[in-house]
Amino acid sequence: MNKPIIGISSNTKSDFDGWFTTHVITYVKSEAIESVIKAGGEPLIIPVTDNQELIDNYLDKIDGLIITGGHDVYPLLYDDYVSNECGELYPKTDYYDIGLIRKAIANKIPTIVICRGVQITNVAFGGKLYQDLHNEINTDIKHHAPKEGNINVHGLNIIDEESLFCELTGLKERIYVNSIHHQGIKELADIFKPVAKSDDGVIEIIELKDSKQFFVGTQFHPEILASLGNKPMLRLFKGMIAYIKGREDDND
Ligand SMILES: [Mn+2]
Repeated sequence: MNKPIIGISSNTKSDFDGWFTTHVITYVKSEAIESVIKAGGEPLIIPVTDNQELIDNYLDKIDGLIITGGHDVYPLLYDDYVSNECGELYPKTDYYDIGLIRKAIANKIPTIVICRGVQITNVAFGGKLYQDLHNEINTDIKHHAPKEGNINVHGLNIIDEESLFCELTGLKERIYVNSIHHQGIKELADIFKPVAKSDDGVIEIIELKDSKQFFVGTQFHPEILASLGNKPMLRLFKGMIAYIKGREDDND
């Protein structure tokens, strides 16, 4: 059997080490690619474009989707102004991600969204964000710990143990995660439910209320932990591959 093709969304950035000061670079973190390969899938990087026809063509080619992390979400997309603490913005990439996730969920494509992926997904379905957690909520947790991306820095309390995340990973009650985000969910879009929160109340895992559809969103980075050999986090990606293969068997 062919390996399931897992589309991985890309991201944009300018000024990498001063080499590309006037160019916008499209990039994907290698850990997302690594996790798909380790889980038995075939990764396909989807380039950033605001051409919905192209986005739809890519979605037709893939069996599963991962939306990865990156820059901040354009606040005007959720009826807010750009605050002082908001970071780099690439609205075109936001429209690309919104085009991907709306269609993926409508077409029931198994999907995992990570970090910014959670934030843009929430906005795509009408939710709102904190532009900077440390400025807007009273927390001492270092949610933005990029230099510690390879290690766990804070705990999560699972509030829904019937969730897909718990079923796939075998994790429950309290878990520990890495954290490389300074934005977060302020108002969760109606179609989602919170699955886990950190001790300061930040929503860290979301799933669809309709649990028959494969969708997991994590504010932390399971792909980094999985690529380092964390077995429960790798089971999240293996679970998506197994789900896709099971669905193909049903169609035989
Ligand atoms: Mn966090």
